[in-house]
Amino acid sequence: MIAKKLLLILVLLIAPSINATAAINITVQTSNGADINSIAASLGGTVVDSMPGGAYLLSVASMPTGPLPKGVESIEQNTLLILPRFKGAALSTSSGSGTLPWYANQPAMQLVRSELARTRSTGRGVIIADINAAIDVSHPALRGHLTGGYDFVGSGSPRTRVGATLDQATSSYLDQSTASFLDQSTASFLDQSTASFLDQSTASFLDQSTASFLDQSTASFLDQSTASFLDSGSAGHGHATMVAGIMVAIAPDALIMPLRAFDDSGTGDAFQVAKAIRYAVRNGAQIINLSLGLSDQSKTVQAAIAFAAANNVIVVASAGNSDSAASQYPAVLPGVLGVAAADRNDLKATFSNYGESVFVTAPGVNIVTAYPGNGYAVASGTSFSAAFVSAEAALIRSLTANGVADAIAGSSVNIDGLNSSYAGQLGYGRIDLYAALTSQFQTTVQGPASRQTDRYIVMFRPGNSKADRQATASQHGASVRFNYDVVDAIAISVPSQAALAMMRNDNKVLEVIPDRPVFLLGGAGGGGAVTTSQVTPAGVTKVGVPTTTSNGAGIGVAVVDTGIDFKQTDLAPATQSFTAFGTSCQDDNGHGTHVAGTIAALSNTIGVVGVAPQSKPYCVKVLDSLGNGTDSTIIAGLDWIYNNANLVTPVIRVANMSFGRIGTISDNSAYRTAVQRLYNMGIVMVVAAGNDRTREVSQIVPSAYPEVINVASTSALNGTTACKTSRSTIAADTASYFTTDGLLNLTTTVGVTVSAPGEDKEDINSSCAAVSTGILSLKLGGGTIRYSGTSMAAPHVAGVVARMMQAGTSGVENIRTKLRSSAQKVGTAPLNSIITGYTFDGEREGIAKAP
Ligand SMILES: [Ca+2]
Ligand SMILES: [Ca+2]
Repeated sequence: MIAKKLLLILVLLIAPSINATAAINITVQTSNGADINSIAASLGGTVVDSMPGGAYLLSVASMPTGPLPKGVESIEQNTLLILPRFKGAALSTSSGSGTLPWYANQPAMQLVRSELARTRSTGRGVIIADINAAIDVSHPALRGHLTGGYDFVGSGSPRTRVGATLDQATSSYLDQSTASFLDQSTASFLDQSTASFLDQSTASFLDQSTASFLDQSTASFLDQSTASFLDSGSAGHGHATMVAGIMVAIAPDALIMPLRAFDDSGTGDAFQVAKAIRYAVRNGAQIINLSLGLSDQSKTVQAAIAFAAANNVIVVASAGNSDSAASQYPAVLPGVLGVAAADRNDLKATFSNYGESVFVTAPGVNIVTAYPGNGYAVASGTSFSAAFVSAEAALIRSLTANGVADAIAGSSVNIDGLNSSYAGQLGYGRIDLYAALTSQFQTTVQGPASRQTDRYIVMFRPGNSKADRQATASQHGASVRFNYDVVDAIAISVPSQAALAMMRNDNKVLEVIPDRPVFLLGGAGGGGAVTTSQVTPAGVTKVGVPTTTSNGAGIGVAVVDTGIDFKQTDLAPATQSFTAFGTSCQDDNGHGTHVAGTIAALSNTIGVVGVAPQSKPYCVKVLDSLGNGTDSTIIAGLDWIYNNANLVTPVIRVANMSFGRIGTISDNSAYRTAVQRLYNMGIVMVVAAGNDRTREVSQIVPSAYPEVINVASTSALNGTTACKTSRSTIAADTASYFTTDGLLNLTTTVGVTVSAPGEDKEDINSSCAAVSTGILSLKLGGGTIRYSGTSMAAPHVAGVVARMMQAGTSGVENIRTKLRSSAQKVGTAPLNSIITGYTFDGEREGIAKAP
């Protein structure tokens, strides 16, 4: 059992004492070309340090008062920083290292599906800068995983930190050897039971892992020259080694750039951290890990983080270990992914901060990792949670340069239900590394890493007019992005967390909701096509080719998407209706044009013919050229439909929504309310079920809403095979390899209503893998192209619904019933896939059929 190991409990607390002295250090931000020497003279100070970007550290007698000297943009006192407290236990184990540390599959890493994630990405080609204290570069778990770093503490002329001295007594453990560190803790070990410290899963993991541990030594690359500074004299300091040990286990092919900005006492300052951030950006880091907290806001650090963001560098920071909702810097800053800690059961760690500083939550309790002196330790703290997210960012960044933060957010698991006291305060939820790397996020997340921390949706109490809402926002310094009619809400951006807090505390305000990113649910599948005459796509044939009496005539269909290509002759009847971006509804992505073509491409001599060629497409642009949008842009599109559906000719009776995000039925009451209002108007919202077969529609928004018609994807045609070991093929009407599904609950009406083609077919190639041939439809810029996805299945049903309405059926539930009663192959289709991982959801709801 665990007791046979030497387990040493210790609690590391770092607390500096500040002694008042005569001089202080200030950071002076100069404007371009300013002479720092004359500025220093005018302030009566001396220059201590400098960094690129025109920031200087000056020692002065007292904080300057009065007007700023010429050439100075701002002055702030240099903030003293200390590394966060953490709790840990040293493990005495004779462990060496393989390429992957022995603790890589510990329970916390199983929880976030780290092993599965490594089948998709190992972080190759990505550099994670870790701004921390000294690291044990010779640790076997870190060998071969480090790249050249920099020592901001020991390099150059050491500057004296004037204005604060450190009480050596509280930090003495850092100066001691690992041996004495362990000796000291023996006493506390005897006083505590190991069982109470470790959760059962960690304890049993340790018991198994060390027994079967293989002593593999690897002759790995290590640049000793750049690393030599790191192992000088502070082997006892564990923080940096422990953080790096986690990142190595999750992203073994990423390289860690150790940047030492904290001395052996665990103390640094804002100027050093800012300098290290800028160094990381200039030296090629794509991710910066900040397992640290500032006691106060620092413009110098904020400017460095903005510099990182402007260079597409992801910055991750720990949310802090004070069990507090107070803002923690830098985690709370725009452009920083703040990370809270949770335990093995997804319960918020008792010590973890929560609230606005939190972007996501990650394991941070009883984490096994490397410890200086070839040792290992079990530790708890948000420092370690941040390391998980930095490593996750590296896995994604290895595959795609953009959209990293969105992928992390969109794939996280909402854990509010398990943490009701902290609902809405644990960010997007607990990370899931494998989900972050699934094809849905890989292929559709292309936009800039747009964590729009300043964007929120604000629900007002009923009775507050649009003018009231506008005035409330102005009063608190928020700017209004959308002011809705469909729901008593506005979408805002806030200049600061203080402004957000004022909005939240205003008694007119009911709720403040994060403005979450939304993803398209379809993309290129099987290339394009050039045709000289009109083609009837296989999916249109499957659901029923239009006739002279069944063609959607007189029915308006809102295409809520990336826009419509108005140069496409096949979509000539389309009108510019609404755009959440700029002034034009012109498609600049291609997704919306493809969807619109499946619904309504004219029956003529060119391109394709849609399911309902006489229906009228209305262009409602809620996603930008990269397919990026948020809940607020979606609601803005629904708001336009709400206001205009009955004013236009023909009236809008159907809306196609081929997008989604991970979420729940209750995570955005404004979005849900807007959908309910449209439902009550009799507008049929046809929604793509989702492209993640590991999820249910109940885990995707808006699919989780009972008001919508969810459409899962099937293949339209029989596939072929080139596989030599099996001659089986994938038949028409088989569940697509990517489709999300979910049994329709007839009471709640949550679930998949019907299936429809989201791809032409799935062939099996010579490697015996399935290859999708997409749905043929219209291409942005002219001609046709094939796309696959549930995005393509939904518009087939939107066209079918238009034809049902043309034939006299109205009311959303009447349509739902009709779609199900008239479906083809009910009880037979979707067929189980013979090759992919589709698991039957309990109902074969059939393939949609037009009247
Ligand atoms: Ca046509
Ligand atoms: Ca089903």
